[in-house]
Amino acid sequence: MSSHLLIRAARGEVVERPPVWAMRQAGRWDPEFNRWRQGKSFYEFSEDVELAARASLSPRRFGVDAIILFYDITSLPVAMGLPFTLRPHVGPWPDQPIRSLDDVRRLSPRPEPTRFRHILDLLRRVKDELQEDLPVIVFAGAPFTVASYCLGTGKDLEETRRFAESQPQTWDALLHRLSEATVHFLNVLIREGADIYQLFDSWAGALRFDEYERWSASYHRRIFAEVAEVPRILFVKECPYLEVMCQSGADVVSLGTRHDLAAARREFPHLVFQGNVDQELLRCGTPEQVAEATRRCVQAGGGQRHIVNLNHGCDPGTRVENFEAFVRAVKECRGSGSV
Ligand code: 1CP
Repeated sequence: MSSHLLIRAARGEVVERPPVWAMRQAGRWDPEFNRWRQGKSFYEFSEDVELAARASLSPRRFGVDAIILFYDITSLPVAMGLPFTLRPHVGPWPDQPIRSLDDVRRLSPRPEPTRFRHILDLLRRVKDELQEDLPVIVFAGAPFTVASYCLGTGKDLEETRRFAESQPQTWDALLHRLSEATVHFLNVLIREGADIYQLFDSWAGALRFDEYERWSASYHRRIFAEVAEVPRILFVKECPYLEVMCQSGADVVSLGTRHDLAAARREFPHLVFQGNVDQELLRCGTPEQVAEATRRCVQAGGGQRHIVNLNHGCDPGTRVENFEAFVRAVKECRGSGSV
């Protein structure tokens, strides 16, 4: 059994202080990352094991309690046979967007591990470097969010909905296939030593309740039931359906700024919560404001069954001194938690 602080907290064990990490802790906001990132396309960069390992490990210098591997939620559909290109200021874009049932059937539902060899090599490389000092987080996008990238609709929910309504069979087949591949992908990574995983359904929080149940929550439940060997984290950006998230089978539920962390801890005492410092503050605030907000967050979490994080990922405007203040504030709360 792992003895890492973050893993113990995720299992609901008593900890000396809450652990801290951030979504997109490795990325465009970090000048060091930007220096290495130059001159290669996104997928070339993330498929270069040496560079991806350097990017994954770079937030270690800030004192975070976990390392998330550097790849993307679209890396899985790439392995399934759908190449992507990162369009500047747009995001990942499929070279040939899914349009028909035949397009879905061409995607491999259980891609051979050789198709995502670079991620397995990255995991090995990062684990060797860490020597068990920190746990490794792996992740996948949930079927709804990844499907919207496979269609080329991304965050544009109206467009995604139009496709789902005009081609329900293709849409369902795509969600099913992505879910099967996700279960396979995560189980391979866990077999190879990943310590914990997070399922990102970033854009599902904008769905109506009935859509959320059909397109999102039903797949969360299936994936969490079938990938259960390590702690499971669910992230949906600012999700209005907290109760449904709490019944997904996740061990850890990520909260947004719309949620009240202390109230969630009282209402769902068997769960662990992650979050929920406002990432906007890391972009626009001062280090003092960030430290103050982080201390309030630690207090609301009560020191136990809490992983300190942001409401969403660090965005490219995040200031380095604010990220440092965020991590430092958690570590200075050491010993102040109540059981
Ligand atoms: O050129 C670059 O470096 C572009 C930025 C970038 C980065 C840093 C992309 C393209 N992907 C990544 C890596 C990445 N993506 C990680 C590992 C790094 C870490 O967390 O420290 C992770 C966990 C992701 C996950 C991811 N990709 C999500 C879910 C998290 C979230 O932010 O909600 C999503 C939605 C994506 C899609 C994506 N990939 C890249 C971009 C710019 C986007 C967003 C596009 C959009 O806004 O629609």
